Amino acid sequence: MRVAALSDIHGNLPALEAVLAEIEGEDFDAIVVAGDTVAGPWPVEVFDAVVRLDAVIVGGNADRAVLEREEGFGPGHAWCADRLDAARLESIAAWPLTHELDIDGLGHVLVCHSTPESDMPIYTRITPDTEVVDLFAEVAADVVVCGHTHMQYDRLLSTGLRIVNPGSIGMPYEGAPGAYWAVLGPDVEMRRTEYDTAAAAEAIGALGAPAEQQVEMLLEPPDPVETTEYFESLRGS
Ligand SMILES: [Mn+2]
Repeated sequence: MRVAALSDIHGNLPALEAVLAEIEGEDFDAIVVAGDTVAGPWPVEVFDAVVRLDAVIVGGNADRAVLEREEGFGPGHAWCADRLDAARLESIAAWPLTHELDIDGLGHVLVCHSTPESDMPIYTRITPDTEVVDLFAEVAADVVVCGHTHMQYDRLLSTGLRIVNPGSIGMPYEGAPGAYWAVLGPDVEMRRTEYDTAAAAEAIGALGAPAEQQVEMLLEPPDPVETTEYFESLRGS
C-alpha cells in the first residue's frame, strides 16, 4: 500500500495542483490530509479538490479558525468562511481530529494535525524526547503522521513511536520554495514538488485575498532552522 501524505495546504490551489499532477502519474492507494486545508486564498477550490480525491481529511487549527471566523490569529479566516457555503462549512466541521490506517512496512499509522486530543500543541524535530513522548502517551500506533509546523521531519522517539511530518503544501517553512509532502509505504519518502511560486503569489494578489503573509512566505520561504528555534521558544510560554 502506498499513501500520499499531504498537510497544511492552506488554500494554495496552484501548489496543490502541482502535487496532484505528480500523484496522478504514480500508483497510490490512498491520500491522507493532515489538516489546515482551507485557510488561505482558494478555500472553495481547495476544499472541492480534496473532496474530489476521496482523500481522508483530518481537521487542523486553521480549519477550525475559519469555522469560528477567528480574528487576530492570522488574517483572512472570516474572508475564507464568507466564501465557503453552508454545506462546505458543515463538512469541514465534521472533519475528525484523527484517522487510523495500516500501511505495509510502516504498521499502524495515526494521522492527526498535532496530537490526537488537540490541533494546537507545537513540537518540532528538536523538542526533547520526553516531552513528545508525553504528548503521545495514549497512542497505540507505530507511526504518527502530523502537520502543523510546516516543516518536514521524520524522528523516532525513545518509545519506538515514529513521528513523520510531511511538511506543508501551501506555506512551507523550508527555506526553498515548493510544495512539500511525503510518500508513506513501505518506508517514508519526503517529496518537494516545484511550481511557479512567483505566479502563485501574483494570482493571490489578484484575488484580493487577505493573504499577505502567505505571499511573503511563498516568495521568501522562512528558514527551517530559525523557524524551529522560534517554535521552540513558543513552547511552554
Ligand atoms: Mn498550518
